[in-house]
Amino acid sequence: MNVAFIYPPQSHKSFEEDMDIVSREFGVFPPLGLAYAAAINEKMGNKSFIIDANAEKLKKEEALARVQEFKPDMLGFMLTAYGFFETLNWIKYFKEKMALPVIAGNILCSLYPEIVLQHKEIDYIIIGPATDSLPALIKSLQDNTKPVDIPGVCYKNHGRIMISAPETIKEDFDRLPFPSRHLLPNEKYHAIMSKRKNYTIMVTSKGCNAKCTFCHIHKIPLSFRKEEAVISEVEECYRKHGIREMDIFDPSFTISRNRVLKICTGIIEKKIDIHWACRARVDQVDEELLDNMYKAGCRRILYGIESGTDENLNKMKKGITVKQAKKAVAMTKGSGIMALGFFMLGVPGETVDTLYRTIKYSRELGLDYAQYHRTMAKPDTELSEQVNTVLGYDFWKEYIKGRVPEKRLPAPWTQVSDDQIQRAAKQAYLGFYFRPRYLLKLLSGIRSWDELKRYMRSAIGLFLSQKDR
Ligand code: B12
Repeated sequence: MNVAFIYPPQSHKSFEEDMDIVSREFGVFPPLGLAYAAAINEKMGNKSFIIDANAEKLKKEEALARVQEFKPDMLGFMLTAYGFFETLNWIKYFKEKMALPVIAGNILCSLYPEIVLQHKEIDYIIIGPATDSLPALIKSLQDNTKPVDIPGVCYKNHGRIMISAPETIKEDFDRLPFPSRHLLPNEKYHAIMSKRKNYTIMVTSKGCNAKCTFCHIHKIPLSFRKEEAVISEVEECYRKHGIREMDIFDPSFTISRNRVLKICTGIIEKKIDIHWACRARVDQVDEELLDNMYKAGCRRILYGIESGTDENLNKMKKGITVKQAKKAVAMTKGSGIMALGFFMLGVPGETVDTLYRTIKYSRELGLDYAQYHRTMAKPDTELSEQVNTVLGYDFWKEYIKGRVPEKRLPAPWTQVSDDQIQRAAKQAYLGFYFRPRYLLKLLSGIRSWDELKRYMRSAIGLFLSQKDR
């Protein structure tokens, strides 16, 4: 069975936590979920094709022409709550033009399987990991049978929605193939801070051992790809796909210190000249670890610092302190790695005073980059339960049903208004990035015309943004 996986263009949504200009310029990233699904299909001996219309800036018609040329038997899409209607719009178009079965996977399918399948254009969905369920579904379609009782495979039978829960939602990285990066336009990807090409992203673990109220990832069981396999994937990126920079998107790459040390040793031993970034918790790094990471090519760590006050950090159950964050940033910089801080504005218990204390604190840490997010209720989080209570209905469910418009969500956990938060975010960016000393340092570190253009676009965008919704 030939499957074409399609990634439509992604646009900014009014319920997103970033400012429009920030999400536009943050980068162009590969659709990893589709590359995993493509790899699983290829492992069965089938052909996969990925069209990344987002990175290639393709219109529907152009994407369709390329997909038609591939002659698929089925079309695959990935669904998150945010871009749902954008993707649905593409699904409808492809369904109309090609009349092929449509399969969807990813987080939204696991959260709201019935609601997703109510949309008539979507024929099959996968809940949870696809390693076993996708081959079983494809086999049943090849055999012309209904995928009855396959764990994790949901479908419609004469209009009736058939839901089958997965055996586990834990990802088994030992059996999950590496994503099919040979099907991706690797030369098109970049992050605002990336300096080398080709660039890609990677995921080496799932789940998180923190319990933050704004995130749902701790509900996914922790699982890791083995050290040797991570090293092989990095090596494959380097030798086969010309990747010279990558961003590890694990919620906290340093959850297991020993694992990271082994991965670093492997990268050094195999002489893989790759620069990489990762996300880490400020309480999960130390000097020895950071030194090893630097030697293995780590050049940036993105820390979720979130707030400048311990009271607010406690309220969001972040499990870190302001002091720990300061120490982690200093250690990171001491090891030669650049530090980026993510900050959340309008957190539970936020007052105008704490809002500006967070912004001031963000400038005092000596960070190389800072990003300021508006706190918002993502699906299936403690914060979204609070929003649902205020609204009197489940926003995300109703949104996916198409019954409520895309809108800014209330933030009942703070008295600070949305307008105040927006203004503060803009001031925070301008205050952080337009300090003369910072600008000089930034400009002296720019390595390419491409990089300079990215920074100029962001800077101009920031200045021009009035009320950035
Ligand atoms: C890497 C990543 C990205 C990458 C790649 C996106 C992707 N999904 O491939 C980039 C940077 C592009 C990205 C973008 C966005 N992301 Co993101 N991302 C992640 C992250 C960190 C890891 C995902 C991952 O690759 N996991 C590893 C693989 C193995 O697991 P998996 O994704 O579940 O895939 C398995 C199955 O689900 C299945 N599968 C996945 N896709 C498909 C498709 C088909 C057809 C099939 C059959 C199966 C299948 O197969 C895989 C193997 O079992 C998660 C957080 C997390 N730790 O889970 C957030 C996360 C998924 N992202 C999130 C968000 C909000 C976004 C953005 C909206 C951000 C933004 N503001 O633009 C966009 C949306 C883009 C989109 N349309 O998907 C949220 C989703 C929230 C929600 N409930 O919808 C998460 C959960 C982060 C969070 N804390 O909230 N993201």
